[in-house]
Amino acid sequence: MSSEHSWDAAELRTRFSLALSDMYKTEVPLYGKLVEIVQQVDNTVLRKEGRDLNDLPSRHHLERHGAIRLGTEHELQMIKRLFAIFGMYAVGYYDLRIVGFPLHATAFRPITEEALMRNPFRVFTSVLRKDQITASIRGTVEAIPEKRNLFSPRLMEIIEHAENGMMCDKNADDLIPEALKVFRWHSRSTVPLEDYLKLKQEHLMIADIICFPSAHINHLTPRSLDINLVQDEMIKAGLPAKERIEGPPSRQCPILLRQTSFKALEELVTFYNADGDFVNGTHTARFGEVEQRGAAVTRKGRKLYDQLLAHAVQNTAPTDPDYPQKFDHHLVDAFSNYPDIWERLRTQGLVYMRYRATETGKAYMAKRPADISLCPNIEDLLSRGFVNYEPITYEDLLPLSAAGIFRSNLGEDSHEKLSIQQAENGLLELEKALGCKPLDEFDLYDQLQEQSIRECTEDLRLEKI
Ligand code: OOG
Ligand code: NI
Repeated sequence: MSSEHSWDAAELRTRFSLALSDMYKTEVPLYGKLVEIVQQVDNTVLRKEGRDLNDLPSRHHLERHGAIRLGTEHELQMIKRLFAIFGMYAVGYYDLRIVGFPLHATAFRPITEEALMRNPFRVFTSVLRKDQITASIRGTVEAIPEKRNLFSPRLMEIIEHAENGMMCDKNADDLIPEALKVFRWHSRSTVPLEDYLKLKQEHLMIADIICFPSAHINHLTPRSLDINLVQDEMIKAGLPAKERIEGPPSRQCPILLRQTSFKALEELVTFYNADGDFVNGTHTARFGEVEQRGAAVTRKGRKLYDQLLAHAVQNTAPTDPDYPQKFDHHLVDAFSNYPDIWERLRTQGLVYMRYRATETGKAYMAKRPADISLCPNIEDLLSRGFVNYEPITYEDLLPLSAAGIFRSNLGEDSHEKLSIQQAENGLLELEKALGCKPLDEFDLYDQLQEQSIRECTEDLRLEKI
């Protein structure tokens, strides 16, 4: 075996996400088409601003999020161990009961500023809640995934070795193809057609999770600079686009996340029948999605977002034939109450900011007579031009948007009224399944903001800000 060494998680994460993207392009050619549209749109946007793709941070080109759905606690724990090698940790809790799905989720993603800058790859990972399933089919739902193993013996070996802190070149090379096996699509179901249909009748997601031998990735989402343009281009190119963009309306100061998707494809699947013969059927699970990311909002900012969104939901009749347009109209209306100037968003404590010492500030402080001791606050430093700021990017997902995306992929009308109530005991259950508490996204953004202030303190040679 070649020599052992510790490894660069970000480098492996990039190798993995690129390999996954190549695989998904061959599996779902429309994904490749969508990536091309995004690149063209981004080029157009940049050209208009007199910039080009090289002017964007390198993470933008790599940036993807994917999603998988798992059947058991064991699978979730194993996925956690696999993603840890790539420097991805469980962040946040998403309860999909808001759309009546027997699922809840977390997102595995990098958490430090450096790791996010290298490659912010994230995977929305949902897991089946057996307590939310009709008792009569619970036995089937429990028995089938017990028999499958998503993780090859070689992958297990690499994971265990890595957990002892070690990785040799051979393991690093084998890790990617072995990990891809977990996420690959299989067009042959592991269950009889009759069982598939029974599970699908309860919920398409249950059939999707239980009836296949892998945890197939169901979409891989590039980030775009202008999602409105992407939506137009998708429609022009004849892609089966979702009716409306999820998330906040278009704004001067983008916040959180806006997303659109094309609907899931109907794919041929081979099942077997009671006699053990093969029979043909179809399944819809995999789709394409695009996102545009904005600023991470604080707890207060999120509360306001949730309130305004709920307002728009309440004000739109679910049965209105023009629901998508009406809803968007109410959304724009409601969000006129969300400040749309960065300085206002900052001073009202709605958005997280990354502060940086300016060259002027550094030069002034370097020349400052030693006997003058300064203990300014961040506002003093901003007003003197010694510090500037930019919004911190939102790195997570949104439960109501996820719900809209999930639902449009069921072929259901995307405008059924959402119940915004959260399940009380869901988080505890997810923690039990995961074997740890998912990290709190707000704590992470708080830390990034504080760390940036500490850096300003050092760069300006101050004792304290
Ligand atoms: C996940 C849907 C949620 C998002 O971007 O909010 C999601 C799924 O369909 O499994 O990916
Ligand atoms: Ni998504």
